[in-house]
Amino acid sequence: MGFFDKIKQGLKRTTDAVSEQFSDIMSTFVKIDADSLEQLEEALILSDIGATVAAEATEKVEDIAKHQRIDTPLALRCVLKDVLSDMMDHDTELHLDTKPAVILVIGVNGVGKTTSIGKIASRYVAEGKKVMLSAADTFRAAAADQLEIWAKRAGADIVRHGEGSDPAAVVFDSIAAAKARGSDVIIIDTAGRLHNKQNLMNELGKIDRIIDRELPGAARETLLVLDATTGQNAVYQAESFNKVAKLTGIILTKLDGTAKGGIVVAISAGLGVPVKLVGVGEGIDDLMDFNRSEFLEALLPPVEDMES
Ligand SMILES: Nc1nc2c(ncn2[C@@H]2O[C@H](COP(=O)(O)OP(=O)(O)OP(=O)(O)O)[C@@H](O)[C@H]2O)c(=O)[nH]1
Ligand SMILES: [Mg+2]
Repeated sequence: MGFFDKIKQGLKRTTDAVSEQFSDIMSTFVKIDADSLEQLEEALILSDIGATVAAEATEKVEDIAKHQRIDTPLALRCVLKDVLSDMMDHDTELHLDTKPAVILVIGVNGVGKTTSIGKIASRYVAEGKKVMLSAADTFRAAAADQLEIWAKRAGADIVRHGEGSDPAAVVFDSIAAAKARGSDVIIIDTAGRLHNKQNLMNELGKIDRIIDRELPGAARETLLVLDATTGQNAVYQAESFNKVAKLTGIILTKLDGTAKGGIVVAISAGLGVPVKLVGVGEGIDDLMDFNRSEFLEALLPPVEDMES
């Protein structure tokens, strides 16, 4: 299954909800005017795209209408897709050009950090890369066990210490092991943390400094994992983490289990941090590179419903 089919399936609940929000405007639309713009903005807000992004997108549609005829639902859909796509225009590649490169995975409890790491590891191993997992979530003994299960499944190496040990020390040892074994990428799992718990945020700073010292110049991705089912709360988490960590991207998980998939737009357009990967299930293959065009194609009401 390609990205489009999978994302379409994963987004089923979201698209049903979004289609419902758009059904009025799409069934009655004939021209851009105050009423239709208001309807459009409301549909966007109700689709979890966020008030700010909804207002900005509506304004852009209005501007475009000044020099381009938008007089069918299909034309409106097309313009809206272009507008949202422009607003989400970020580099969504993972940049891992050094050997080893480092992916640091952070986020609050239970969002899908460890699962996503397992999926990423599996993908790189399938590409022939040597992957080193670093069990820097030392908060619970079960955390390292869970990561070890994923390491086995994916065919990756793992470095772990005992419960309660220093996460930075685990990272230090993983880097040494990765150098010794010639790993291509080190993926660091961390304990779930709230951005307002200062000691846990300091711990991330310490991990950062170890990487800087032991692997100066290494390609780094700091990925924040967000749970799409939490809707607008995910946007707040992204804002808070972005203030304290140098985020390079977002992994948005559990898109398959939510009607709130519109928050992808709120995050990518509103925050300036690209969504790079999306989780669409619990299986090892249920992680996809984010493709904004295909995502929007799946998100917006289907074209088939408009041509009649
Ligand atoms: N449906 C669905 N479930 C997911 C997805 N990603 C993760 N999960 C599930 O979410 C739950 C939590 O996942 P974990 O990977 O343990 O989350 P975590 O962030 O590592 O949690 P902590 O280490 O406790 O902070 C598990 O039951 C996963 O199977 C996804 O994309 N879709
Ligand atoms: Mg975990």
